[in-house]
Amino acid sequence: MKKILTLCIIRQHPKILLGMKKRGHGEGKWNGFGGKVERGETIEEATVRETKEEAGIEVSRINKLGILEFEYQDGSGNMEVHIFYVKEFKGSPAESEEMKPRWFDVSEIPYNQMWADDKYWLPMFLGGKKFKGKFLFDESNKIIDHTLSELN
Ligand code: 8OG
Repeated sequence: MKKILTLCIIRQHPKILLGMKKRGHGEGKWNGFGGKVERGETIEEATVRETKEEAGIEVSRINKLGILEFEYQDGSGNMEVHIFYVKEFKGSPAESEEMKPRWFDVSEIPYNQMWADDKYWLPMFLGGKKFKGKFLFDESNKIIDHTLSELN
């Protein structure tokens, strides 16, 4: 079955807040904050909870911009990730067991230390566009096929 996950990217122009993932899936990569939606929780509630757990801040007025499906060639680990844009939060970003947060200027996004798909959709996200897409990965996390389209 497909897992449902969240991803929250905070932007206070000209910077976005990313976190270095310290363990588990995506270790060593910069990413937004997020994780699995738990039973009994909405996708939005999970987005708020995960951002609090991973970066120590309370986000509000979250705005969904994208939905991406990730599939693996061997059929394992298929997921659907709901991607949110956030402008406002309370508190100051702090390192957690899972993530080390850092602000990046939008002109200096570290794509070579991020998931391979991010360079495709993050520019759309930063342009305030809504999008959906699907990425197929091989076992070494290389993209072998993808679709991506802007939504109105
Ligand atoms: O709970 P866990 O740490 O496994 O959550 C994984 C997080 O990583 C979740 O926020 C979704 C996110 N994520 C993937 N794949 C990709 C990807 O290809 N690109 C980006 N930017 N985030 C991803 O699981």
